[in-house]
Amino acid sequence: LRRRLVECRYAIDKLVPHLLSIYQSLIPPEDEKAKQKQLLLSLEKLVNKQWPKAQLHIYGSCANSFGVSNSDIDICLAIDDADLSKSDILLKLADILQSDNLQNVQALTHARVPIVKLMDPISGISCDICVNNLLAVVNTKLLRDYAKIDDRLRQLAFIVKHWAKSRRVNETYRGTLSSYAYVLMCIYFLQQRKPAILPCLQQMEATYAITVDNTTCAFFDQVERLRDFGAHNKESIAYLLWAFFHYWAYCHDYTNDVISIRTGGIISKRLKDWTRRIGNDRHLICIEDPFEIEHDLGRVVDKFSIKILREEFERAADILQFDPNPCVTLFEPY
Ligand code: 3AT
Ligand code: MG
Repeated sequence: LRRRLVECRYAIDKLVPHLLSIYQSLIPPEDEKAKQKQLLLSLEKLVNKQWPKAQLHIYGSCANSFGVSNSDIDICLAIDDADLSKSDILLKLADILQSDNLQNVQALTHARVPIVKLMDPISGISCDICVNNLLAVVNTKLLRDYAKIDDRLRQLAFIVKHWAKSRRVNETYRGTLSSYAYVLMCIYFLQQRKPAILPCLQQMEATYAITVDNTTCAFFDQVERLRDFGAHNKESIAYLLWAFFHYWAYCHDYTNDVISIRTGGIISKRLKDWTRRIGNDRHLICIEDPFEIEHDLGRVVDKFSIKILREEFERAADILQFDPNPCVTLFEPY
């Protein structure tokens, strides 16, 4: 058996060059960042005409280092206007943007996260602007800081996101998981390796702390000092990818466990009172948000989509282990 395992690992490790070339092909080119910055500055100028003290922050995949090329940009308008409600701010913002040559400007004031959508005809970039969603700006920083510790996180998360998009299990409106949830799953997984590939930044001495909407967000952010953290672990990206899917297919205890990158471990569902269905939240796969700890990123998953998800995890693990051409089959469109 031991020999079989070694042989199997040897076969999986042979996939490394292929997986790394897929990863390379997904990384956005340098000039894309510059274009996004440019657009952010011109939007900020417009916004400041109306609200001189308001600021724009980029969050989500364009800023957390887990973004593929041509992603939309997520922008947060940080504003202190006690006279206007969030909806009014968004409507006013849509007015301002509309009168400046931006295209497809649309205020979606009734969405779960209310936003203004727009497209910049010069760069072709689309963006979503939300108001005062500063926790998302902070969780963006946490993800970006984790990515600086060990390259394997970014590689793993890019490939998992690419897989999830190809297999159509990255669609929250259809009951599967957000990109943000997949990145948290990758971080958790790398925290658990023996030896660990990632530390738990929220359990270390806080060098960064901010209070947002009554939630204190504190963690160690001097991550340049952790560049060697995972060096004792020599697992290849191919082996980790297989082990990631294998964990979610065959090892995770869906009945009892919540994964938590905040604590770097498992929390019991019972302790969080996530054992029952409350409203639409079913807690069939539990992923704790690192800051909004009463928030389960898996709550969008229902009894149909959990089955699809788990079958996709099994499919992925089995392909990496047994398929003759895994790097193609794995990403076959659903
Ligand atoms: P894509 O490349 O656009 O798929 P993304 O990282 O931009 O990936 P999302 O579009 O899912 O991810 O979300 C944008 C950001 O919004 C990511 C995270 O900072 C924040 N966010 C998303 N969902 C949640 C959530 N449920 N709770 C808290 N923050 C969230
Ligand atoms: Mg996004």
